[in-house]
Amino acid sequence: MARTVRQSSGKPATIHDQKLVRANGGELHQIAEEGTEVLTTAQGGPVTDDQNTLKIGQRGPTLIEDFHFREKIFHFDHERIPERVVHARGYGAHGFFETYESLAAYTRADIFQRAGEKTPVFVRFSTVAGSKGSFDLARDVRGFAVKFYTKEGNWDLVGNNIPVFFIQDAIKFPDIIHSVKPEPDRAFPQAQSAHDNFWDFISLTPESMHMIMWVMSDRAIPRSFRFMQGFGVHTFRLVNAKDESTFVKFIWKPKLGMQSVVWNEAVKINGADPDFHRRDLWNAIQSGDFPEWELNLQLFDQEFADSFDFDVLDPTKIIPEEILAPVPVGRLVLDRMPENFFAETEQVAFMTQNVPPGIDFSNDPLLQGRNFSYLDTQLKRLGSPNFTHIPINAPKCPFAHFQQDGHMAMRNPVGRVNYQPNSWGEGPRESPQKGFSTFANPEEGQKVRLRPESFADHYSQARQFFISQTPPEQRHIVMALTFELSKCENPVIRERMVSHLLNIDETLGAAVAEKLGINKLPNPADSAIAPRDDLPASPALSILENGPESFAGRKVGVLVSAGADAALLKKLQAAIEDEGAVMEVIAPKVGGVEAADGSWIEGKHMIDGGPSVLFDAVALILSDEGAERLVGEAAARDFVADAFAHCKFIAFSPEAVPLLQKAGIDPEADEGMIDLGDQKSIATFIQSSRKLRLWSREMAVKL
Ligand code: HDE
Repeated sequence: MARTVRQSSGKPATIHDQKLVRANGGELHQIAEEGTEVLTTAQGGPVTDDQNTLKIGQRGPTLIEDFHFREKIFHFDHERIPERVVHARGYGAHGFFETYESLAAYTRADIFQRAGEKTPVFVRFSTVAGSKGSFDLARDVRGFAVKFYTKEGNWDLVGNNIPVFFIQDAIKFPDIIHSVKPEPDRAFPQAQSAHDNFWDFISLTPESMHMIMWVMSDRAIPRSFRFMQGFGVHTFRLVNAKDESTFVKFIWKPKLGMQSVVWNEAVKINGADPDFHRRDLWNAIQSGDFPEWELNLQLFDQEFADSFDFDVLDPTKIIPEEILAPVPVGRLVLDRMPENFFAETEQVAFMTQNVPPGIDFSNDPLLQGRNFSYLDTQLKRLGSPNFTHIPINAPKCPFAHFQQDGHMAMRNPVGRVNYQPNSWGEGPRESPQKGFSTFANPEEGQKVRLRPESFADHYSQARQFFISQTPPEQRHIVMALTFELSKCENPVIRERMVSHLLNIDETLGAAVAEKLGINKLPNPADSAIAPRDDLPASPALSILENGPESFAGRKVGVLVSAGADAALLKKLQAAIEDEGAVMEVIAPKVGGVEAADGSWIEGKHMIDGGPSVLFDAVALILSDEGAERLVGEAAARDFVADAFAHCKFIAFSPEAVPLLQKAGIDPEADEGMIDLGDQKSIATFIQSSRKLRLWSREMAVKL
């Protein structure tokens, strides 16, 4: 029987004025009229009453023969499946990948054979440490998992927004994850690395130092999924039709450039809108502003790999883009939200071992371990080996095999033959030509449990990352480390971390020690091999060096009051929209305000519900009386004070000056304060906002 098709456009469904029928007990019933769908049980039985259980007499007891009640509650009791053990909180979208040019010289993978080829994809972004219901702006790595439904089966590129990882060997994964999750006796803190267990483990694990630089940088507090890079992390192989292998690293670059928030902002966003990243993706896609990334490849051979003193199999290392330029090979566009979050985003099962012919693994020990874990975890989470029968996980190409039965089998074999070889002339056959064949890399050696010597350098690239950051970004790393370590109750852990930081960069170690109140610097940590200090800065590693050229895709919050200048607001809106950005109005009441000319300005938020942390830049269009009233409201003062402290560009009508002053802001403080009284000021505001933040203000506000 047909199920009600839910509205999926994202626009509010039309609300009908419902006729409800009152029954004996006074409760309201919504009765199916002629031609409307009848409510049924899961077995298809029509339901008479969905408000009352079956009872003896009006006041009970309830009867166990009430099969409708029992089925409804039984199903409800089993609605939850285990959340992902890591990356529990995530958000997904559908889209496509378009190949630019044939890569046949490097790979036989069908997805890369033809220019203009479009492959459907499903992408899930996530945080790592928090549970499913945690907030979006945790300081954390972000997952960036892409499932390509290729014509040769699913290819899952299960990456992160950071190109390195904490550990070098998969056997340490449960330890690093246990350490970052809530501590087992007290069950807190949630979605945070700022606690003893995490820093205890990290400070005893020098191989994590490069990753620590990344997770303490602004990369770990992205403005939205749309403004972050993605990385396959490991070295993979491409294999062509002649069985020649090329090493490859995968990099996603966002079309809108990179952007992050500041920590003080992140903390406040988590309170104001815990779904900040979800909402951003939802809004962008529903409004037709489809997020886009370019896939880049770093391609190299063994000889090139041998030219480094680190190992390309070590997942704590990168190959700087200045040494090996990434080549753009296609674009990823996200253009459709799932119709049902559970069915798609929650049930999607990414697996590193899903590779099509022409893409292969390297011996990176982390990747090898992941190839076991991802299949294993799906059985636990989805509960059946038939998880590929769920539409989001099923390939979109023809497939045929002899697997059968098991829980929830939805695709069952027809006919007599369920084995191979068979002489009935039925069923699929192997294909040496089309099938996946592993690259025949010669391997030999003794069975050992050893970390390769080539994995021994833990500090040189950490230092390279640090020196590649601009001064504001370096300051943010110092502040992040100070914040996190100040949450560690045990001073031994703080000092141990400082001893590692001194190996990375002396000024970094000393700055953090000073801010933690450690008066006597500890000795630098023992290192397996001497850290290099001659690796040159790599500008590609900085977010600020690689910001956007326009303000497109960003959001301006405009605070208005009754009596505001509607014409000015319209002009501002037109300029914002011309730039490809979005404007939202914040008003004392969500219903809006009457402008000076008698027109009505609709509100999107009331002041408490629309703090400035939700916007990339803000404007104030107030009347004299409006400003006077807002001066007395803490939320209005916070709106401007936060925008200023977070180094945002602020445009204001002259009437707003008293509000600025009351919040302690000099309207002429710097070039980030733009008076809308001037004719050209709207253009100046838009142009300035392209820089996203006025970082030179940061030292003055001492956030
Ligand atoms: Fe994962 N990881 N991981 N991971 N990972 C999972 O698989 C694991 C690692 C990543 O949106 C789990 O289906 C091990 C690196 C993403 O559904 C699990 C190791 C990178 C996602 C698992 C790693 C990742 C996961 C949990 C060390 C970046 C979310 C649920 C050897 C390249 C995918 C699941 C989604 C999820 C294991 C390390 C990325 C338990 C054992 C490195 C984006 O199988």
